[in-house]
Amino acid sequence: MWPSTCSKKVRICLAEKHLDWESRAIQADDKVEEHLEPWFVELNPNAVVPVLDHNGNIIVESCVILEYLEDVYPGMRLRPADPVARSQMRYWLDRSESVLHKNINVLSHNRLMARFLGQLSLEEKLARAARPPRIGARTERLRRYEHGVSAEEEELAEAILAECLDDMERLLAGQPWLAGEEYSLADIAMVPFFQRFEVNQLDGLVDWARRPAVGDWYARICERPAYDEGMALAEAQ
Ligand SMILES: N[C@@H](CCC(=O)N[C@@H](CS)C(=O)NCC(=O)O)C(=O)O
Repeated sequence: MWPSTCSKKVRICLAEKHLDWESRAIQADDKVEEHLEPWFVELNPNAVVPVLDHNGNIIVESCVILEYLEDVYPGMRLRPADPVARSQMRYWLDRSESVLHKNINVLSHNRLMARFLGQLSLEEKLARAARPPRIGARTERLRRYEHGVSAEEEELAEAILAECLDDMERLLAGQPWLAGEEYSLADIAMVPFFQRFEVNQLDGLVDWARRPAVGDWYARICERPAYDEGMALAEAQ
């Protein structure tokens, strides 16, 4: 799952902190779903990537991993000292998960998954839907495999994302980074989703004439060497 957006957050952070790390790529395609294998579920009962193994300590959830890395390797500071800025950082960490990830997931289904699911028989689809260990993931798979994602659901997801980007625009018109004056984990957690907007051709979300401050913020992050390294653009495409 090299192109996984949640893993990109973690890789950008590792690159910013110049940490050495070893990649363990998880295979996920139409035949194999290695993240659903018992050995992986043992590591992460949610059966999703990324997972960090640090000296045998297993850390899951991308935003939790970001804060863990900051706790253990505070050298290149990515969490503001000021409590107000820090609370702002955590607000955007939450947005990255509860708004960006949640809704890009809805919008990716028809664009990425539906084509490949169309090649499976009903039996194969039902078997695939029953695989995840969590009931929520099984139910969601089944619902999507049976009914797909409707145009209304897509419209709502895009509108929710646009609303969140409007909030970013207002904020970034008055400060350089999401948590204030310092580049932080908040920027790292949000930025990989913008590549997903581009890849999914969600033009309204990457129209910088409409949101110039967000466009400027995105360009400033793209210029950082850690962005290219973390996104691993060549490998992901
Ligand atoms: N909240 C989790 C979400 C992780 C997640 O959904 N990862 C995706 C890739 S970005 C995944 O493993 N998907 C596999 C699946 O849902 O079966 C995090 O931020 O770590």
